[in-house]
Amino acid sequence: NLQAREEFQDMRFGLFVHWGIYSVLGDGEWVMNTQRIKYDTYKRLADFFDPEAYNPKEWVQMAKNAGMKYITITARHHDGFSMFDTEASSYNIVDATPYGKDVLKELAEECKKEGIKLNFYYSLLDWGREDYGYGKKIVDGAPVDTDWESYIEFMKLQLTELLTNYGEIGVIWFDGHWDRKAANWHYDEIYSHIHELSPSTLIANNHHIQPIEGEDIQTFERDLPGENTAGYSAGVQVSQLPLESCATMAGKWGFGLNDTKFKSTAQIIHFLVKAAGRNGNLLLNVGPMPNGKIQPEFTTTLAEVGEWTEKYGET
Ligand code: FUL
Repeated sequence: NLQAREEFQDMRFGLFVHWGIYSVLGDGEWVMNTQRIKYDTYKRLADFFDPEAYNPKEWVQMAKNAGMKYITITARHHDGFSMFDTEASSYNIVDATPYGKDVLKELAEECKKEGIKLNFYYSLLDWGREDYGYGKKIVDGAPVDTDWESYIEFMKLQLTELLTNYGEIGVIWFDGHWDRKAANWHYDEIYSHIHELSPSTLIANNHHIQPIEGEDIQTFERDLPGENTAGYSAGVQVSQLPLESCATMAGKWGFGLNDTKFKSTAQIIHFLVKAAGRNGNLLLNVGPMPNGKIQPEFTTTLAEVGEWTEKYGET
């Protein structure tokens, strides 16, 4: 997949999307954790997730106009809620929300039409599943009294779905590594599963350590490659792999009603240029609102960034 790696690196600029049932509360994607909401209570948010104004055409046009070439969306975040149709759990957008449709499918169709690459963020960490055993006693990096193998099988099943039902997927972008020891994630098994199913799909893992065998992209959260201002990349050396920095347009990744830490157009352009100067991509995040719209503070800034990329971008 050398060619896929090169193509990825040439894309330079992508849209990151954090969207889930947490968006309903407007307090970021960690709200279950930060507001100490019990999982059974949190699950009820699915009843209120009904994005009647969701229009993937608008999202894709917004990304394209900003000069972005790809979209990476949260298929499943740490809350364990699947934003896609899945046989592996009924805790998903089709079975558990009044909306009842697969938002990823709609986005995949639009991306294909418009020549935008689609990537999936996928959380390893799960705050709710029994077999994951979040908060249970850990011995040798794995929880005791849980069926950990069943959790690994669950992830493999979902990854199979994500790689077969949505056309070609550019990247599977893992996150949440820190919650278990490296050996417990069965990376060998999971990575070869992905590469066998879809040889052109690249693997990224936001684990803040040196790249592991089987990975195709090195990620830098809230930082430029080789820097550690945000504190996530201590001791991490820049590798030969394609590089990608991710950053969010406000303070949080998921929608925040009270989140006004908006980055300016100039700040974003500077970040993009500096990332490109280090031969890295920028994956820039928005957290859509529960109704499916992207807030005007973001769309306005992205339109301005687009004027710049149109004038000075390579492609
Ligand atoms: C982190 C996650 O915990 C955040 O919620 C977000 O998804 C960010 C991109 O990665 O590790």
